[in-house]
Amino acid sequence: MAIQLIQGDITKMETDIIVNAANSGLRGGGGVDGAIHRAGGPEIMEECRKIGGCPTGQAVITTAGNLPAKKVIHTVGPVWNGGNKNEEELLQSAYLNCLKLVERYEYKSIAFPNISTGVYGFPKEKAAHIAIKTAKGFLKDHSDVDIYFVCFDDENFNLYQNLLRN
Ligand code: AR6
Repeated sequence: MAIQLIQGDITKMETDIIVNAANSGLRGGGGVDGAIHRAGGPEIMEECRKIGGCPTGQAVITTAGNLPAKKVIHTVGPVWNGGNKNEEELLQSAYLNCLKLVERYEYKSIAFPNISTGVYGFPKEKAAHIAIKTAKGFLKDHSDVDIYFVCFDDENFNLYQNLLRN
């Protein structure tokens, strides 16, 4: 199976796609979003402004500016609100809509950060289960695509390592 686990900074990834955990205004922010805009330069924000926004669970694609990746897909994960606000479905659809863009444009590699598990407060283990399940489902019909999970913090990295072992 073409799932790869990496610990580090997603802006360094040389995959076709890197995914940004954005907000619905595509306005930039802290965390991985801030890192991507800082490293990629102002062209990415110019395209985000033209697009204007992205609803939770959806995804849009822009240039990668100065980054080594070919394109950035910006997706908006849900804010964790206790678990009764459709958070799990919305996180799954964020992952899935990124993968649908990969399919549509025939990209061959994509790197995901741990969407929603920072400022948005989604429980990390639940989020990791959803991410891995969605990736495995996609790979059944797209065995030529490589999916990288790029974990920044030790907690997420250890969680993914354990879940991927089984
Ligand atoms: N590379 C990979 N992962 C990273 C990096 C990096 N350079 N930096 C942080 N992370 P967060 P969210 C991890 O808060 O929870 C922004 O302000 C981090 O350890 O970036 O979806 C947006 O504008 C965590 O595991 O995203 C939104 O307003 C993961 O990235 C809001 O935060 C996600 O944490 C989105 O919140």
